[in-house]
This record gives sequence, structure tokens and C-alpha cells, in this order.
Amino acid sequence: MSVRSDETIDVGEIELLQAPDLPMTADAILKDFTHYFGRMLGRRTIRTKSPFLYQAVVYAARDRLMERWNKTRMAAERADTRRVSYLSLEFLMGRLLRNALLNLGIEDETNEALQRIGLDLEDVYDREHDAGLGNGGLGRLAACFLDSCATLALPVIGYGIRYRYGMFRQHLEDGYQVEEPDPWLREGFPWEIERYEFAQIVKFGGHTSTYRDAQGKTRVEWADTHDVLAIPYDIPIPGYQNDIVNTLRLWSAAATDEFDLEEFNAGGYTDAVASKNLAENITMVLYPNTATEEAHELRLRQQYFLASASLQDTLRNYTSHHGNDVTTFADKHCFQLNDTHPAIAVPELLRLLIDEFHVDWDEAWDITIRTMAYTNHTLLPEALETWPVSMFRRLLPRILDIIYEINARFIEDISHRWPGDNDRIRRMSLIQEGSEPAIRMSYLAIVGSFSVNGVAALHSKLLTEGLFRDFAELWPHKFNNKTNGVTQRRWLAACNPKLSALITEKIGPAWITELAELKKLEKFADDREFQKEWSSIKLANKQRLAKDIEKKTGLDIPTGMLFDVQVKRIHEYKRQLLNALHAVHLYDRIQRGDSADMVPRAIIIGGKAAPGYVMAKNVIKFINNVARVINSDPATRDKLRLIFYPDYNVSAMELICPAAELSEQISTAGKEASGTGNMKFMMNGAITIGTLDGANVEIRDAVGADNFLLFGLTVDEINERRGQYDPQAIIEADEDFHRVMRLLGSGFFNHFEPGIFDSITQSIREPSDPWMTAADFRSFVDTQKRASETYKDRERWMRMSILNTARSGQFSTDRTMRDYNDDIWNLSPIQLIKQ
Ligand code: 26Q
Repeated sequence: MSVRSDETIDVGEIELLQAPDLPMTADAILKDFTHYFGRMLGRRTIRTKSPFLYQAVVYAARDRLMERWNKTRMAAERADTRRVSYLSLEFLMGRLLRNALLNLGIEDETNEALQRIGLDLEDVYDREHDAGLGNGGLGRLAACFLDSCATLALPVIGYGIRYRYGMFRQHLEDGYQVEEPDPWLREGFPWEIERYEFAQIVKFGGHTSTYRDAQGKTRVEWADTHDVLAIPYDIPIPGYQNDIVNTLRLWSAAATDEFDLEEFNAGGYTDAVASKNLAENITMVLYPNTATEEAHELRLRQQYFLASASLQDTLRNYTSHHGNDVTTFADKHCFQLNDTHPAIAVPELLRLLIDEFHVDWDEAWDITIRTMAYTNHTLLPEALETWPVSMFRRLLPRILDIIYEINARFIEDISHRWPGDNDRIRRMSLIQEGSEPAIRMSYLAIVGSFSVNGVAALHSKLLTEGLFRDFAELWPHKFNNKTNGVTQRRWLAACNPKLSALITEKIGPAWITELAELKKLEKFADDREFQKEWSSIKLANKQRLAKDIEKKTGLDIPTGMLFDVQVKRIHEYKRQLLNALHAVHLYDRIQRGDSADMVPRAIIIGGKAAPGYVMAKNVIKFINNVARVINSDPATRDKLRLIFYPDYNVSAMELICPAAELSEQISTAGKEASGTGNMKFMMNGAITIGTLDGANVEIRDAVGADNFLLFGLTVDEINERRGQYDPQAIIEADEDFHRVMRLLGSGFFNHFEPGIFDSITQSIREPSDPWMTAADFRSFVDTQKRASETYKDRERWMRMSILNTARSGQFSTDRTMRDYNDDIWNLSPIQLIKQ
């Protein structure tokens, strides 16, 4: 034993946790709960609404995770196998408690423990704030991936940002969306462990200069930088009842020194302390998905902050095993880039290898392109990320040097392959020329990666034929598809306990880790008894949702109505507007007395609009105005409801998808990369009404054309139509459509707010409307009618519903992660050390 200069005592390495595992019994859980509530949190009286109640339950569960977490880390460290870092600016985790208990296998025990002291576990679940560190699909996908990787025992670590404010909360005022900050950390976040010992320094600003080192080699120095400290906070990610606990590591920014000494000496004490903010601002807030908006410098800082801290952390881990010899780095690590948001990791890895590890360019490049893999999530050209070169020069001069060097060498390669093809060079250059030259982040990601994938079969095909065609021609082997999925642990087992129990009763519990097992439900599709149970569970879930909606909006929905649901971010390409037009059409039918055989419907629409997306916000106002008219008209009471579900988030979806009967997946063909809500609905027995877009194509193939309500133009038809699209003519030729547009034009839904929907009606009548809403109106309305007709035939509908669940097996992220692992990552599962 020796005493070091910093007064800590070095006892060598002692392995703790040789103690036996904590018991997983109700007795032991209650004992621990009492300990945390009373002794650690220092509370005496139990009130149902108290956050401390929730916190104490988390600590009791966390202890049990912690043992497994340490063992998982120990096993991974000892085996020193290849691992993956999943880099993402977003992890939309939602709540963690229910999932943790389910995966630990102690939901019943915890429930029993709490019941003994008169508490209800459901109330405790409700006390948790959503960790809303993401915008939508891309962020939630990352969260589902982590659950599946832990369940498959794959050594994957998530790296992200610990935003102080996540996705904004949506309020409605007079039908308008109002954004409010989401202070999700205010009552503390008991899942995280601060790991100050792994803090990293990230550089910004300054300038670069070259010098010769002792060996006479030219080196680059990046000096006079403003440094920011990156502090990691770890969150445990348990696998399903397999004793594996992986890690989500979120970085938080802090000033490197408590205050800047120089400024302090110059007498600017307050300025010095205040400048801490500059550093800490970096992780203050999640940016909404408005890639079309002007570039925000702080967003670029976030991207570099995440990439640099995570890469340094990975290199630290690597060197602890292998010293400074990085030749095998690419064998040991792979970075999966969740869209281009962390693509700056490509030049950053080169910088670290060249400047810090003194590797020469060719070797550093070889390591980089054997290490990076890129996933694309969009087909919209306007959504491809670019950053002004001028911003890079100011913020990250060394990184800009490196990007220029990558581009110079890349262009050299192209001109060898296609001599004199200057147009191609201009098209493929990483730098977009113009009055404000900009870096094309997707091209940087493609050039720097060994794998580029889309997220559904159609999307991946369209990428190689369109946006990335030149690159696919150059490197066909890089391009591949990995169809998205969702984790059935959250999206069926946890959120739909009644259906889960019924399924398990019939086919056993294997589906929880092998979703393809659901196929075994097919044989019950025509079983009347089973259909009855299936239908009564759906009804119970509808009642649960109706209660929640009543609480949030004051509106009561008769649960006999067909629950017709569209929840997702509000975007023109997703065409919430088309859905609203259908609602107006149904209302019009009721008004004109054409509703005798109408199936009563509740149309539920929910989602957030990016704060700067004027058109999307107007669509929300439009839906709310139409809803107010419909819901307050006695003539429609028994036939039609339109509900805008406020503040849609992960926890809301957990109530919504088990209750949905009709799933609206109605994007303009060729615009939705995949969709994942479509999969959650299908898994819970909803029938899809959808276009041939994204993963809808694969959903329809899986469930069969008879069990999917297809409508609308295909990608090819949309493209053929462009240029000769005449929405006016379509409206004139269609009596129903004409009436709908006349209602809108007459100001029927905005009597006291003249003109507010002009931009909406104009967009529908616009020949250059990119979303071609009018083109699909007729086929949408007809197909909705087909849906209603089918719904009347209860047995037919139940059969379709059961078959949707039964055939959803391939849409598990377990399958997605196996695909990534087989084709891109090549990881061996973690083998826990038996004791
Ligand atoms: C970019 C630059 C600056 C600020 C924000 C952004 C930004 C942030 C988030 C751009 C896009 C996003 C999110 C995109 C997203 O969620 N895409 C969805 O990804 C899902 C998972 O693959 C797909 O299923 C959806 O089809 C796709 O829309």
C-alpha cells in the first residue's frame, strides 16, 4: 500500500462485488426501498404523488442492475473483443423503470413489495419523466437498438449528449402549438452515474500551424483553443433476463477550469465566471429537426463535442489494452453513425490518429475507413446536412484542414476513374460551391465509411438510384439495406400487458426474444373464442386511452368508435393534411345527410411541429379548428370525433398503440425513409392504411395484400405525374373534394380568424405541390370507406388484426441488430464469467 501525492490510498486492484447477488424477492425489494426512502432520501411520509417514492424504487432496482452492469463490463474488458460505439445526437429513451423491471424479471415482485405498503406500481411508473432526448423516429430507433443489443448480448455502447432540456413540451393555446422547455432533470435522474474519471477535453477555435518534430517530421499544432470539458454520465441498459447490462454514455459540457485565471487576474472576476456559460451552453438544448433552417453554430459545436469526446473515450479504452500501437484499432472498434449528425467523427478520428498518435495519413485513413459505418435516414434532398465552410474555419480550423485533404485525395481518385469528367467532380465534391461554400456531411460520411445503409428496402434502393447514385456507382459494395424495427419488449410486452398475457397463454413466452414466434398465432385467426378475447382486450385498451384523452383534453370518445390514429412529427410529407381533409369530408357527408351507413370514427392526430416550421404549425391549428367544429356539432356526436392529442411523446405512444385500430401511414410515396410507428401499430393489431412508402412496403408483403389497406400513387407514378400535375382539375372533377375545398375556402373553420388557412388551401391547389396531396385524395377517401366496410364485419376485422400481429415478427429490432451484426459489425456476444 502506498500513499500518492494526491493523498488517495492505492490499494492495488481489488475486485469488489464478490458478494452474492441481491435477492430478487418482494421482501428484499421492500427492504431496499425502505432503506433508500428513509435513510438515503431522508423522507418519512409516503404520499402517492411524491417523486421520492419513484426514486427509492429506482434505487432498489438500480442496485440489482449495478451488479450485472459491473459483471458485464468485467467480462467485456477481460475478453477484449471487438465492440461498437453507436454515435447519435439523439436517444429518445422515454421512461426506464417499467422496462428495467421487466428486463430484470422483477415486475411482479416489485409490485407485491409496494402493495404491502399500500402503493400501486402503476402510479410509481407514472411519476417518471420521459427522457425525451430526441426528435422522433431516429432518436427512438437508437433507444430500441440499445434494448435489442443488450438482449442479444452484443457489446455495443451508445454515445450521446445529456441535454439539459430535451424535446420541448407542446401546449395548445387557441389551437396553436406553444413550446415550453422540458426540465426533465429538475427532480434528478436517478438512473445516471456520473463518471468524472473518464472526462475528456474537447477543443474549439484557435488556429493551426506546422512545425518540425525531433525526428524532422512535419506536424500540425492546433493552438490557442477554447477547451471544454466533456463529463460522461452512464445509464444502464439491461438485456431481457440475461444478466447483461450495457451502457448509454451521455456527455455533459463543463468549463475546463472553474474560472478563467487570466481574466480573473485582469480584474474581470464576474466575466470569468460568466464565461463558464459559453462552455456549458453546448449541451443545454436538443435541436429540433429543421435541417432546412439556417445553420446554428451551437448545433455544430454539439456534433463535434459528441464525436470528439466519444472517439477519445474509445481510444482511451483501446490504449488501456494495447498501448499506443493503433494498428489493430479497426479490428477492435466500429463506429455506427446515426445519420450525418455525428459524421464529423470521420475527420476527428483522422486528427486524433495523426496529431496525437503520430500515425501517417495513409495508415490513419485506412484505419478510419475500416472503422466508420453510416446510416442514412432521409430521402429529402433539402434535409441533407451541410455546414458553411466559414463556420468550420472559425470553430474547427484543424478539422477543416483535414476535410480539405480528404476531398483533394478523393477528387484525385475520381479524376483517375473518370478523366475529364468535371461535372462529376463538381457533383461529388465534399464541398458545395457557391456564394457560401458548404461541407456536404453525407458525402463526408460516405467517403469515410466502409458501409452505407438505408433503413427500409425501398429507401435503400431509392438512395442508390437517386441521392447517392454517383457514389453507388463508384463503390457499389458499400451500399446496403437494414430495415428498421422496434423492440417488442417495450412496444408489446410492456405497453400491452393484456395482449401479452393472451399471446403467452396461447404460444408461450418465446416471442419476447424471438418475435417470429408470433407466427404461431396465425392458427387462431379464425377462432371465434380467441377473436372475442382479442377484441375485448382492444376494447379495454381503447377505454384506457379514452380516459387519458378525456383527462388531457376534456373530450369524451365513445369507445365503440373506430379508433383511427396518426401520431408522428408534423411534416408536410407525412400529410396530416390529407387526414384532416378526410375528416372534413366525413363531416360534410354527415351534414348533407349521407351518413346512414357510416361507421362511427374517432380520428386521433398527434405530433409536434418544429418551432420554426410555419406550415407544420399551421396544420396543427387547422386540425384543431376543424376538430372544434366537428366536436361541438350535435349532428356529428355519434358519428365522428376529431382529436388533436397534445404533447405526443414516447409514453403517449405506449398508451396509444395498444388502442389503435387503424394506423395512418400516408406519406407521399418516396418520402418516408422507413417509419417505425407503423411497426408498433401493426404489432399491436392495428390495420394499416398506407401508401407504398418506406417500410409500409415490407409490412404489406409480410401481412399480405388482403390485410393491408393500400392507396395512393407509387413512387414511379408520382415522378411521372410531376410537371403535368393539375390539382385544380382534380378538385373540379371530384364532387366530394370540391365540396371540401369550398368549405375551407368559405372560411367555415375560421370564421373569426379570416385568411389564416389560405396558405393551406393554396398549397393543395399548387401544381408544384411536392406532396401531391390532391393526387391521392380520391383513393384515400375510397380506401377509408373500404376500411369502414371491413370494420362492420367484426370477424373479418379481428382476423385481419390477429394476422397483423402474427406476421409482425420481422419488425423486431432483434432482427435488425442481427442484420447489422452479420453484415457490418461482426461482434461476438459477451460471455459472462461464471462464478
Ligand atoms: C439536423 C440538423 C440540425 C438540426 C436538426 C437536424 C435533425 C434532427 C433530427 C434532422 C433530422 C432528424 C430526425 C430525423 C428522423 O427522425 N428521421 C426518421 O428516422 C426514422 C428511423 O430511421 C425513419 O423511420 C423515418 O422514416 C425518418 O423520417
